[in-house]
Amino acid sequence: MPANRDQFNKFFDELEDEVIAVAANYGLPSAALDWYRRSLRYNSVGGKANRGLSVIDTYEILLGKDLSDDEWKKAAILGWCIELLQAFFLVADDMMDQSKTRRGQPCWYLVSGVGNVAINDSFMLETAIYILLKNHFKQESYYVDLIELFHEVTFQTELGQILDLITAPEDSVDLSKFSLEKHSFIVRFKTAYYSFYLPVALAMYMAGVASDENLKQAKDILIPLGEYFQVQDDYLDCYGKPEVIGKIGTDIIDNKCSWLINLALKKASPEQRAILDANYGRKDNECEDRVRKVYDELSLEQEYFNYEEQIVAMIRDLIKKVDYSTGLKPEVFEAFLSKIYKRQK
Ligand code: GPP
Ligand code: MG
Ligand code: MG
Ligand code: MG
Repeated sequence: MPANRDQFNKFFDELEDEVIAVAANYGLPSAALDWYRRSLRYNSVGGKANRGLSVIDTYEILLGKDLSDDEWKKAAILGWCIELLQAFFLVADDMMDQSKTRRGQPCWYLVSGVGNVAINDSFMLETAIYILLKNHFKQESYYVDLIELFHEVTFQTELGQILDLITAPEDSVDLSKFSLEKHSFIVRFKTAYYSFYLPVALAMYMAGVASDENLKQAKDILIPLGEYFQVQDDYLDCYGKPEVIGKIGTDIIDNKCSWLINLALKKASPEQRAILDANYGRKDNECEDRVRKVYDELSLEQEYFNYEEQIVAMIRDLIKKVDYSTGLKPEVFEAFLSKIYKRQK
């Protein structure tokens, strides 16, 4: 049975108390303890928690049985560690991107009285990960592996972020900086490692099947899968129905290094290229319409459908090669793929 979101969310209360208790032990005054608690709650809870929940689901598939209470709890702790990692990234990213809202509420740095304190808050969301790991996994043989994995994935995400920031600054448009190769690096590093590889790798360590070969095989499937997920996101930003995806796409106006613009740049005639240069990333709906018109001339929607069939066939081939005798199971990857194949939102 897929992990229960309400149960997972409720479990956060315990972990929050635990992290606060560590700070309290240092004698931190209560006003600061309250601040930390508010930041933990505001930034970690309230999202879809898909990454956290997928640790539990993957662990259950790998063990091949219902989880005991203790097993569920351990997987849920690692699930919350990913949610804290994501909270750390998003608090900082929203400041870098000068975003206004996140998960339907104001970004943390815009909450009254927070401002630049959010920089320290983002660090403290990250540190909470290592407090929880120490409290619950220090006695495990794979404790150092977990710490190294979180550090490596954090670094990988930062590499994706820096390339993203310098390739597509919101205020200066230069399409010559874009390419499909850079797009691939950005999305693999900024999203796929922490969103797709990390939950599975964590479950593999707990299940005792995290050999180097198995981790490599998981990575070779999950990184392309994560890239496909982001290409879908870019496609839906332009071609998804706002009433279905729940937001109005802004990638063209925001100068995003999206899969669509990169494909357009590759296919465009000199005339079409001039239209893209003059209209991409401008805060103007007529400019946006001109870019969309070039996309339509270049049949980008059909290109996307072709891409989807091709990448899914490649991923299915890789999944077929997963051999039960290694302790890994193809069902782990099929579960991820079936959740995103042809998604409309
Ligand atoms: C969100 O990407 C950014 C990340 C997940 C990584 C941030 C990494 C750091 C090291 C801070 P985005 O800005 O493209 O997406 P959104 O629209 O959700 O802000
Ligand atoms: Mg952002
Ligand atoms: Mg960003
Ligand atoms: Mg998007």
